[in-house]
Amino acid sequence: MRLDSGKISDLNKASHVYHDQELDLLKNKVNNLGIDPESVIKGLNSLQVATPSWALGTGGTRFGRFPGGGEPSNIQEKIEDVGLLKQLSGQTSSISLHIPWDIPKNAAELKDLAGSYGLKFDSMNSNTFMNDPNGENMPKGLSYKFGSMCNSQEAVRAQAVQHNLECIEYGKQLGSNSLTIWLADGTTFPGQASFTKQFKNVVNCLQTIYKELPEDWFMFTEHKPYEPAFYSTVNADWGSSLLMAKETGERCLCLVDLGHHLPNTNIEQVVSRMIMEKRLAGFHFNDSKYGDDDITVGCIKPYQLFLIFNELVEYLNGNEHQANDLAWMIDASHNLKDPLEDLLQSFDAIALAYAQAAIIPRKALEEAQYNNDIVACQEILQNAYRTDVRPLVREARMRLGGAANPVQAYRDLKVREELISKRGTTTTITGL
Ligand SMILES: [Mn+2]
Repeated sequence: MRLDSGKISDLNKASHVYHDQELDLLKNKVNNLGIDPESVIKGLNSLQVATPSWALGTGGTRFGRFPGGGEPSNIQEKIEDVGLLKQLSGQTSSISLHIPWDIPKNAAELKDLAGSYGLKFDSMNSNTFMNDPNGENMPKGLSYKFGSMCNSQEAVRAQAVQHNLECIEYGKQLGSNSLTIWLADGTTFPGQASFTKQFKNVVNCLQTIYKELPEDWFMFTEHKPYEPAFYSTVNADWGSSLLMAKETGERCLCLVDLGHHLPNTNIEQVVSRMIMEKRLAGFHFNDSKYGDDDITVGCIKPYQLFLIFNELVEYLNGNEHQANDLAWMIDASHNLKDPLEDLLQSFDAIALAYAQAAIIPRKALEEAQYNNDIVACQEILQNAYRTDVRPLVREARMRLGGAANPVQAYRDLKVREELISKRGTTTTITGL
């Protein structure tokens, strides 16, 4: 299914009759802050966020799952859905696969299909947090029940390494250039294993995988303080992640998943530290109230998201780095919303936070910081945060052929209804 671009532009004209005036007004405001609004639009359009294959279906909790119908049941349909998101938002142009949920049986064909939607393959995600449900890729007698790379049993560790090497092979065929390793490894009860041994086992495995990493590839570690291990995780926090990356190699970088921090962690400061150490891989965007709740980006803590982008914009402005040097991905999958609407809201929240951070007058802020004028510092930050930057975000999206209001366009064009009529009401996405 592909959307008629003429219909999207008709909807844009009908739904935003005052867009030009609103944009002019905002451009004047931004100009007065000493910032070129065109540079903000350019920045917005270079910020392409990958869609993970597992976010395209309704997620679930251990209490149940309530799929809404029309979900993709194979990789081809997942690619089709990301194609729809790209048409509506202009903000996503790649899909991130999870192995073994999305094993590409014919990589060349998939690459062509993705290309026909203007999509590429983002990072390959390995999965050693569960045994292969089909058992095809897991030798008999081995299990990740007590961890994968941290496991006391050498055969299990070797299997985890082997699985990651297979992910690299699939990724090479698809044109990906990074491997994301999220480990569920840890302990649930005190005394269950030695912290030191587990850590060393993991680093040894990472080093073995790293040796096989193609020269133009990156490897990403991702920390998480708890779940599914409830007493300790091997990669528990940004310090452990950084240590792991440093012991593994130069092209091993650290991902920051917004949901993977203990309550009240200053995530923007974590980002700053990672940037300082040149180890920031990028982001897994989501939002949470309590823990790893995987809910829509910006729905609970939009100010935190803005403060994170404040660090990022400083980084992106300050040197030769470009937005596409970082891996940007949504990592969320919850139980209630239409997953495509949820992703459209997430892209929008990311774009808004970027634009708000991009209109912070940096020199004025630095001057206020130098003078210890903390009142002025707050005024400057919050003036940017409280500016309605939606006209700039709309404009950026429309220049890429997207919808002024993607969620509304999705509803007006009856995308979900059409997907249900094609795929049925009972399809189930793989992996959830
Ligand atoms: Mn993640």
